[in-house]
Amino acid sequence: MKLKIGITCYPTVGGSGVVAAELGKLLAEKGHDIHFITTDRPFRLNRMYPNIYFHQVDVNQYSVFQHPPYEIALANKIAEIIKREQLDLLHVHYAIPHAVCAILGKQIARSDIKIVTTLHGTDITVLGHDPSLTAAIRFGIEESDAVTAVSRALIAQTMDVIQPQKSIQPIYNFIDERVYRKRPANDPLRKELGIAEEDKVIMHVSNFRSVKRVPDVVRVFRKLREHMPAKLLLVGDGPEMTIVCKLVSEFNLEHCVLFLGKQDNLEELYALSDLVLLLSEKESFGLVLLEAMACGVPCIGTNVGGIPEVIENEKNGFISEVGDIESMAKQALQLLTDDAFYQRMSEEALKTVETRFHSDSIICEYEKLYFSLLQEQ
Ligand code: GMT
Repeated sequence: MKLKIGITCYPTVGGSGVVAAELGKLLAEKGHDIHFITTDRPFRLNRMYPNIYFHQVDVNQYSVFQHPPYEIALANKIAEIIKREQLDLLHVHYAIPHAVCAILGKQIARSDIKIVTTLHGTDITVLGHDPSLTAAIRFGIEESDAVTAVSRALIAQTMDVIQPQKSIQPIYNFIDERVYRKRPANDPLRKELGIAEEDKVIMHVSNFRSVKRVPDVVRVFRKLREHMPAKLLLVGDGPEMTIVCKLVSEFNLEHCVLFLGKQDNLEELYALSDLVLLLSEKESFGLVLLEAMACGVPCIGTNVGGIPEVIENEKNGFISEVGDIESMAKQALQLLTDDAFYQRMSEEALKTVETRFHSDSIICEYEKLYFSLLQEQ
């Protein structure tokens, strides 16, 4: 049975937007009709799909209102699309604002449509601690027909911080294996970036928010550089960029740190890389870990949130405590100086993505959930 599914997410660059867009794409490839109800076209939808539709939410600024009414405009658009497209189901990403908007949209449409909400992290680990938002987050969770979270750690945190009367199902993130796969390094690109043959390449990708602890990435890299020629690729941009740039110049590392800004074709950069660092203090999953591992690149991550559900310490990568630069540098050194060990870790990383996070099985889990809700009706 083919479904008509409405998807709402923040369509901009960021893990939740990527996962929502990829989910829509793969569901469409299985024949479902997908209706994105978002402010912009999700950025990963870069080709024409006959059964993917984009309904733009326009948010106007009125001089009498202090803030643009995004949530109301979204709920209004959701109501319109539920009725006009005869949707079977809504799948929204984030408890606030999107689950709450979906509930309001459903009421405006006077519909009994089922709502699935996926929690990605920031709505719980950051906003969940703001008492002015807790009740709304709990409402969004409890009034959804089904709630999923991208890791078991996020479920535990949600239960702890929000205490909803609702069971939450873990459904892990996934990547498109056709894009993220082991491929030969692009030598001309390596040259263009000024990476010498003997250089080891370390990479970090994030939105440079303080939770990502990008300065720790630079500190680990500085220690590693004492032992081997290496380049650090910093991909992304965000509020901590100025601090990171300052630290790089303070350590006299300008000649070996490449600030690449926001990039679309990360797979080409993973293909050049030997190691990925994700040293966050909060991380409900860490999609970049999966992307890197699918390209055969081992990772070092911190012992927080969902990271240890992706990285098995000393098997497919390394886990360190937040801020433990010494241990991270030691792990990186061990990995990058022992070829046989590196090879084993790289193969385990590939195997992990194939066996535990394969898109086929994750998409099936979502479909199973959708059909089980629709059977309840
Ligand atoms: O990491 C971010 O700051 C972006 C954020 C988002 O909403 O896109 O990412 C969250 O969702 C991703 C997809 O599920 C997860 O891989 C990230 O771990 C999670 N970020 C945090 O928990 C900080």
